[in-house]
Amino acid sequence: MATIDPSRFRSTLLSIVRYGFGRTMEQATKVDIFNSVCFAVREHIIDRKIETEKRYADNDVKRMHYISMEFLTGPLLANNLINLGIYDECRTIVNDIGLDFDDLIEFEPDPALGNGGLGRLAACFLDSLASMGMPGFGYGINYDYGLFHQSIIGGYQHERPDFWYNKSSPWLMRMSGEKAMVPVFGRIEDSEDMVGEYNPMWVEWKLIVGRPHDIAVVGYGGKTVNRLRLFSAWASEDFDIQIFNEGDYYRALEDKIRFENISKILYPSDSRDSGKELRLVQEYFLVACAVHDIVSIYLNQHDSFDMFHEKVAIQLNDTHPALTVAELMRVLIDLHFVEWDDAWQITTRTLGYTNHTLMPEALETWPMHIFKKVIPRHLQIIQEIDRRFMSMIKEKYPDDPEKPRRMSIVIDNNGEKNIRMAHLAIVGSHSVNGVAAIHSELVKTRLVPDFYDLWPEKFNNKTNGVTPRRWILRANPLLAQLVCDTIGDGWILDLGRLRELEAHCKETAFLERLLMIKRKNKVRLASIIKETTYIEVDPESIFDIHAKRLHEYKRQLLNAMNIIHIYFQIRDDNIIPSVPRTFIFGGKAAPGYFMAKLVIRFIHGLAEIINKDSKANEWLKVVFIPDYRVSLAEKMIPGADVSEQISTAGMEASGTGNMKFAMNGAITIGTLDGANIEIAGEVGEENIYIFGHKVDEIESLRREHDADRFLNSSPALKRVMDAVRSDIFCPDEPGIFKPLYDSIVHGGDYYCHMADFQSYTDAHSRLANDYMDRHNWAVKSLLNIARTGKFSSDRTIKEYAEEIWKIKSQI
Ligand code: 26W
Repeated sequence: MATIDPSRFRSTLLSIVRYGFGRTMEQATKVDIFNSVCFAVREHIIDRKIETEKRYADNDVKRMHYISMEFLTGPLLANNLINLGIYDECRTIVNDIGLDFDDLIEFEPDPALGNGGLGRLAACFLDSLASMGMPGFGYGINYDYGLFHQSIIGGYQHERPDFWYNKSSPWLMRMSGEKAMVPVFGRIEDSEDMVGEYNPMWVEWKLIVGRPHDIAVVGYGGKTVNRLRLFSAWASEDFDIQIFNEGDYYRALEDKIRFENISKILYPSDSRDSGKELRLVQEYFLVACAVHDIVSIYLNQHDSFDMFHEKVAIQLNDTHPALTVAELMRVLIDLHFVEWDDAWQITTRTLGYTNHTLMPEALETWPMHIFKKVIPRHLQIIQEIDRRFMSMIKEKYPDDPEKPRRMSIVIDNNGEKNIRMAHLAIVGSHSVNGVAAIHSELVKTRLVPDFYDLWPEKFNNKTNGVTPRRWILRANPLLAQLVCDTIGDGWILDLGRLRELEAHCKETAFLERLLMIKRKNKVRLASIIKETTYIEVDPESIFDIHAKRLHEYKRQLLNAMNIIHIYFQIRDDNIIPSVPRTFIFGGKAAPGYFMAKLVIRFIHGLAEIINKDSKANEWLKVVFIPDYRVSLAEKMIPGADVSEQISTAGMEASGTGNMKFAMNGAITIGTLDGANIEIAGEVGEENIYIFGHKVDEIESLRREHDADRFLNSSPALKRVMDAVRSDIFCPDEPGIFKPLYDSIVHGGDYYCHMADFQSYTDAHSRLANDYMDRHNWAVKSLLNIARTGKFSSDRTIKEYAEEIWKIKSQI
């Protein structure tokens, strides 16, 4: 581990404040100070970055490139210091100068370049790659505006822009001189020949410039520093010189601005394909910049493409970068004159594709006319890939005339042709994986069974994981200290070793310490709740947390239904609960997702009534903490007693929040869905509350759905649903919650709120009873911590590295 020379660090810091920002220490603003501290830390990082790069180049190592439209890194200062091993030293030095280190750490804004699970997974993967010394790099977009900030006004979500770029992140290094030139638009000149001189048939394209910005990714121990490269879009310098020359200055500038919009904003939906042209241009822009960079790095050390797949692996984070298939083909064929068959071999051997969702509305398809307008040459290549693929399918399955229609990349939907990105990704990759065991099975059996039948060997599972550096060391220093005191620090890079904690599950003193830590984390969370919502909550109550994007399938509404049930038991049935409970929510709704936004309003409706009801409020509180984001998750998760993971079975691909909560000692209440199943398998059924219908029961449930049967057979459910429909929770806005009632009672209850209600409320009462036995609860909590080592992203990355990427640790 590194150390820092205090006097050198101090003088570097002072001189950055003075010569970098033009201020004395007394004049410097908080932003100046924060940036200066980061710049001083950067010195330590850059030396190692250069050293790492040299090591990779000297050994001509195989590299893996992770292409993703989202990287949700969260604040970086604390994690970089922890991974460099200089957190405490730096804290002392900064405090000695008279600054407040903890305050500076809290001051850092979240780079919110992602929506949720998919982007956060990418960030955990980069941490694991660097921590294990593997040559793995991220490619993404440097959005000017990240995911919106959420504020709550009158119970409704409001979105505010996140202009994070304005704060000019000290972690972002503009790499001048390494730009990528990206052709776009134009048309295809008729040509028989697929191969030829430089772009002979793609003509009249315009050029976008991709400017790279690097964020250093510091591995734990500080030996390896990889990079995340984010591209900003610029119009090329001689942009439309002709139009300028023609004197139409205004139109030329307008076009320039239009191009520079490409990297302006992150699309804020994590569940619905927008189908917007700008989104396609973004996806293409990312892919073209990344491929350009990857090929240049390779050609620096090689003069033919013979070794390409032995030196380069590319992983596609969902279908968003699936155009890589066509772009790599184009670069090989049009720019480097590789023959089609060779180019195809290289492409498929290089690419791997990860699927993150089964939801039909999230699967990307693009109308062909948009492709034709934006990337006509890629359309031509995709059509040729499809033509060859279809002739293979027809030959292989002569007796199944439906196969081609089911499997083609281009599909004719009543006259409109569409490109199915998942099919493009599968055909163009040698590996297709899901993100949890059940999900990978569903990919094979339900999503694309024809492809599984054709290429069973391509399909595999890589259960997600999360980095213990951020999610334990950084987020829960008290727990980290207890673990280190007990079993040493080997667990940080080998999370399976947490099992050694099991030996202490009978020691009262140890369990007391564990409970004390949980209590402190709850007190910290309670004060955040007070600051952000003005609601006072009792750290003695059960902190039951449901934190994730708002979505009908994630069933925040089911949670709300149970809260109403408990409320009525107290208010109307005079049933005193065994223990007070605080139900805490966090999460953003996509701005255009009406139902999700209504659920936020509904939760606030419950909070408004319940928290003020003196008969109930000493037993029950409801809180919605606004603006859920990585830095907030770091404080919420360690303060949880109970983790809500209650998606409709078969709909949550994996979940990663579920893992973070469990390894911080929260007990899961959850369905047999995604990685919950594997969590249950690890922690044991006495240490998790599983409820609800299983995936193979859901289909028949939906078919046989009969709302009246549910309502008539359960007075408790009927009472809750009547309340949803009534205006009890919205006295000032009558009728607003009717759509929630209708979707469940009249809309077929696609997400099975009614069908799972009874077993959910039952699980909650078991849990509340169990919580009273503090000793036993502490054992459960400890066993969750001790047995969730499997869910380190280090394990996940090792599996990808060995089975798909064939890359090796270089330390
Ligand atoms: C095109 C619109 C769009 C954007 C993003 C559709 C779908 C997405 C993502 C695939 C949604 C996502 O974040 N999926 C989540 O991925 C996590 C990491 O694998 C899983 O843990 C979550 O279960 C899954 O919902």
